[in-house]
This record gives sequence, structure tokens and C-alpha cells, in this order.
Amino acid sequence: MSKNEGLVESTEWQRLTGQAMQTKDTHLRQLFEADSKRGEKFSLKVGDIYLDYSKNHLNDDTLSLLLELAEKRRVSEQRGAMFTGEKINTTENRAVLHTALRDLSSGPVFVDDEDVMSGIKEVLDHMSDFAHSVRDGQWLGHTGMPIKNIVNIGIGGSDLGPVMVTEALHFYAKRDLHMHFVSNIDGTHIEETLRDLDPTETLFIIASKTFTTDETMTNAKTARGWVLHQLKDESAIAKHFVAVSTNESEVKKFGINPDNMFAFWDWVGGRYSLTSAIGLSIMLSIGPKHFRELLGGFEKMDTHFKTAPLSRNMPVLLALIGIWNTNFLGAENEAILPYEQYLHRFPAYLQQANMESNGKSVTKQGERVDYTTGPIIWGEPGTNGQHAFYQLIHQGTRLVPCDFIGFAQSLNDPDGTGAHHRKLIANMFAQSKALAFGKTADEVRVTDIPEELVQHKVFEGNRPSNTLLLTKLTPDTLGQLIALYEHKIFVQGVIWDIDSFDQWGVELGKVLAKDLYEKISSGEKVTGDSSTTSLAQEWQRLQ
Ligand code: G6Q
Repeated sequence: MSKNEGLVESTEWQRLTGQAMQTKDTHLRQLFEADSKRGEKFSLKVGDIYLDYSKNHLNDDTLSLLLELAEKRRVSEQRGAMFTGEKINTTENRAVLHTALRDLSSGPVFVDDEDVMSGIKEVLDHMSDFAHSVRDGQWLGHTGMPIKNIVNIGIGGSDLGPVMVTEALHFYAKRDLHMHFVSNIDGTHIEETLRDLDPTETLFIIASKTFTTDETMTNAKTARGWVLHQLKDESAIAKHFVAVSTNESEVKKFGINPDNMFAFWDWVGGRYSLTSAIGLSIMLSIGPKHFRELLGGFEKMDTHFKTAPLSRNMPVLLALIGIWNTNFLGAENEAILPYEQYLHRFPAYLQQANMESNGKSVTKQGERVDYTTGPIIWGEPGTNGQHAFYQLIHQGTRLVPCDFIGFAQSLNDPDGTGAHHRKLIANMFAQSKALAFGKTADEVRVTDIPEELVQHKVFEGNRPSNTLLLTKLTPDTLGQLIALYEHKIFVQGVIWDIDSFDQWGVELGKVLAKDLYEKISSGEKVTGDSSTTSLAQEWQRLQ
């Protein structure tokens, strides 16, 4: 009998099901009334992150039961296996070692009897030398011009992390080096990006682990054509293109000098790669010193995750709360709500990190699960979301567990009074308060309003949320925050017994698109199902 067959039937799971039944009618208001210290009690500070998880439907018993589940699913053992380079990505037979990328202080880490640490340090030094030369204006384009624009061409894991972090740390950026990101195969993306750029002062980073991804290679070839059209010399490619990849032969074929290739390894998954050479665009933007601070932040959270007992382990707690909401309270989704404009791409980044990792329906042994796995992740920065979709979170019929993320200190104070930031944070606190405690009909009636409006103005409350309050947005604290979510996702994958590090679900669409591309390009009739056939015919008719 496989380990997974017993998950739902296990004592731990059954007891949690019972706990959910037993506590389902207790309102968050009652939990807070029963314990005046609940807010302090259900909170944890790690590094620069203060996590308040008190506004969740849980009590001491729930937490104990969840921790028993984590023990039963051997979370500690699996965590050790990841950090020591065991091939825990079983369907691809790969180690999962993004933590080694930021483990800059300690001893060797082995994959197939080879210590990976020296290679990591070498690439980091290579990246730093290159970033310095571009930022200092020593790296010159083909006509002798310094570089003013960097265009990162990549998609998925080779795009979302770099975009998110470059935006998040824009405060620390070299302002006269403009960063651009092209990912979509839609020609509009590259067309609109390049239309105002001058190739003599533009450098392209072709970021692709495989160097075969259709979107990236199509955009890279277009960029190559754009450069050659204006500079009219093949030797210009060496000055205007660098690559980040694991595939040296394809990089060479493209015409990029292997000296300008920044390597990484198959044990770095795409969506976990921003601390590898895939972060080159980040380093160019914020500089090598800040990039190392970012790695330092990741390392702090890695160390905490690796060493803290499960009961005081922030990624583990976040993961267990997510499991509780998903598997026992029936939540289908999680909203990520950063009250920080610089983090405006953080929800999109976490969407991939979480949904590509845990959007699985078979166990590691290939058996269909009989429980819910990864939630739908979505979100937008506050306060914008408040004027858009928060209505549904407050008064709709769905359960939307929220993560509020805010910073104690702001990086900007445009009117010199601090009012913007105080208003921002007051809104964040207000939202989780309103979600948890709501407003009863009696409270609504305190003001003189027509009776027929009362129910419209009632807030049931009782809606769960976590709040993460960080000191200040820096490379270091951002690293801590990202690593926190990476490890949360890992812990949930372990509990669900799924492979969080493969992504077979993206394959079918790619194969079908290739076939359809060939057919519509050659004018061949598309046959098969009547929907796709009709769509293709209509498209052909409209050409
Ligand atoms: C991430 C996925 C995926 C990948 C892209 C780009 O974990 O593997 O998003 O990053 O498909 O792949 P390449 O880097 O190989 O172009």
C-alpha cells in the first residue's frame, strides 16, 4: 500500500475533519472574545517578517492536529532531502537545489557526487563582473556606445521572477539603465518594446534554460534581425546579446559568444530560478551588492525553514493554514494582497510559483488524489483592489482566504508628512479587521437607515486572513518574503504527496499548437473536433 492511499483515511486527516465540523459554527469574533491575547499568541516573528495568523478559523487544537499531519507526512525528512540534493523531483529524476544558490557561507552540496558550490560561486562572479562592466559604461556596443537599455527575453520562470523583483526593487535601481522584459509570442510585445530603442545602446539577455522554448527563440530571432538590420554586421551580435542557459550548444548556434553565456543547472527549476543566473537582469538593474543582499535574505529564510521546529516554522505554519483552509474549510483560492506598489507583480509571480508547482491531481506514485490540491492564486495591490474586487471578498458567497502584505516603513514620502503611508497601512489593517469581524445587523441599525437596506449593509465577517508585516522593502527583506512562499509551497506539496517541481500540464498545449501552426501556415485544412475545425476555418476566412 503506497504512502498516499491513506491520506484521507489517516487518523490525522480524520481528526482534522472532525475538528472542522466541531468548530464550523464558531465565529472569529467569538475566538477573539474568548482570548484577549489571541493576536499576540497566533503570531510569529522571523527575521524581518511578523506574521499574524490569528484571524484564521483555528485554535490550539487545530494547530496541534495540523502539526501532527505534517509529522505524519514526514515534512522534516523531505525538507532534509531537498536541502541535501536528493532527487525529490521524481518524475524528472532531478535534485531541487535552488537553496544551494544562496547558501553562500557553508560547506559543499552534492549532486551525483559532485559539489555544486564552486560552480555557483563562479557564475555569480561572472555575473558580477559583467554587471559592473555594463553599469560602469565599460561594456560598449558594436559602435562604441555604452548600454542604456537591457531587454530580457524569456518566458514563465525565465521572466516572471526577474520582472517581479526588478519592479519590486526599482527604488534601488540604476535609473539610467532601462529594463525591459519581452515574453509573449504576440509580436506586439517585442514590437512595442523595441520601437523607441536604439540598437547601438541596447543589450539583449536571452534567458532560457533549454534555449528551445518557442516564444523565447522566436522573439530572440526577431531581436537578432532588428539588430542586424540596423548594424549590418554579424559581429555585432557578440556585443548586443548574452545568454542565460543550460544549453551551450544552442547558445553557440545562435551566435552568442560562450564567454557571454551565464550557466545554470538542471537542478534549478524555472520558477525557482531567480537567484540563479536567470536573475542577471535583476543584478544589472540593482547592482551586484544589492543582488547579494537579496540572496542573503533568501538564505535567512532558508536557514529558518531548515532549522526551526515545525511549530515555530513560518513556511510550515503558512502551509498548514493553507491546507486547513483548502482541504477542511473548502476554500478554492487564495488572494495575495500586497499593500506596496513596488510589489505589484508579486501576485502574478506567486501565481506561477504556486499553481505550476501544486496544480497536480496525481500523487508522486501516479495515483489520482482524492483530496483537493493547490488553490487558485490571484490578487492585486492594495488599495486598488479595494475599489474593485474586495466587494466579493467581503460580501460574496465564496471563501477567499487573504494574505495581506505590508511594510512598516515606506521608501517614498512624496508630501513629506508620511500621510500616504499611514493611510495605506491603515487601509490594510482595516480590511483584515472588516473581513474577520464584520458588522452585524444591530450595528448597522445604530445609524438611522431604512430597514430594507439593513441586510445589504451587513458584513458577516468570519473571513480568514494572514497579515505579513515587514520592516521595510529592501533586497534582503524581499528575499526573505519570496523564500517564505517557496517553502510554503514545498511543504504543501509534501503533504499532498505531489511532485511540486515538474510541470507536465504545460506540454499538451505546446504539441497541439505546433501542429496547428504548421497546418494554418501551409493552408492545410484543420481536421478533428468540430469546434477547433470551425475556429480555424473562420480564422482562415478572415485572413
Ligand atoms: C517553470 C517552468 C516554465 C519555464 C518556461 C521557460 O518552472 O518550467 O515556466 O520556466 O517554460 O523555459 P525556458 O527557460 O527553458 O525557456
